[in-house]
Amino acid sequence: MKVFSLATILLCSSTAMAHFSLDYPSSRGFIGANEPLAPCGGFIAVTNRTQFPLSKGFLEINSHHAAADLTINIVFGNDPAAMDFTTAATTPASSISLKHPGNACLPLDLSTFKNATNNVNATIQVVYNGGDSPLYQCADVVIVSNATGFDQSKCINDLPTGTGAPTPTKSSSAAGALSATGTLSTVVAAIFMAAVMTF
Ligand SMILES: [Cu+2]
Repeated sequence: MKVFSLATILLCSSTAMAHFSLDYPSSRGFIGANEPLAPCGGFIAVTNRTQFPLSKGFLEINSHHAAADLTINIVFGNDPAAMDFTTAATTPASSISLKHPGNACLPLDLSTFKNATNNVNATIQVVYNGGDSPLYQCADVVIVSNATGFDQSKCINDLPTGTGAPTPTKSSSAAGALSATGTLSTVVAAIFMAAVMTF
């Protein structure tokens, strides 16, 4: 697991690599290299809307950094402009600090938001910061009290100690960290040797 995390961090430094994806509700669109483009990762038009429950909703993301800070903003209306996202960001709907890579289910309960009522269109913006630069994804939704079209089964968490995944003990995770460091030094040593041999 530690080795995998280190590998993803290294790969993520390439701009073409997906740093995170918004998997549910459906993102407006995803192009890895365009994720740093505010407000919606390079996608300016609404294409389709997902029903989103007024209470007890969630967003499902896949995070490719070991840790990340996320802000969720919501803009009400049919076709929000860039300025509307800037305004919404002054009062975020939610802020979350993620401590693990992989699938994460982020709760989003809109029932206390005064503009959130039955049949209102809105756009949910996820701002993700995994340490490189802020990244943006949006989902266009219609808020409904009885969201029969909202798929509750999409809420999945890859917790380090979660069910279905091996539970790391203190010693095995320490060993994992050592082996990751060892692998990296081996690679560095190999590159050094190769450089030496060309002279
Ligand atoms: Cu990244």
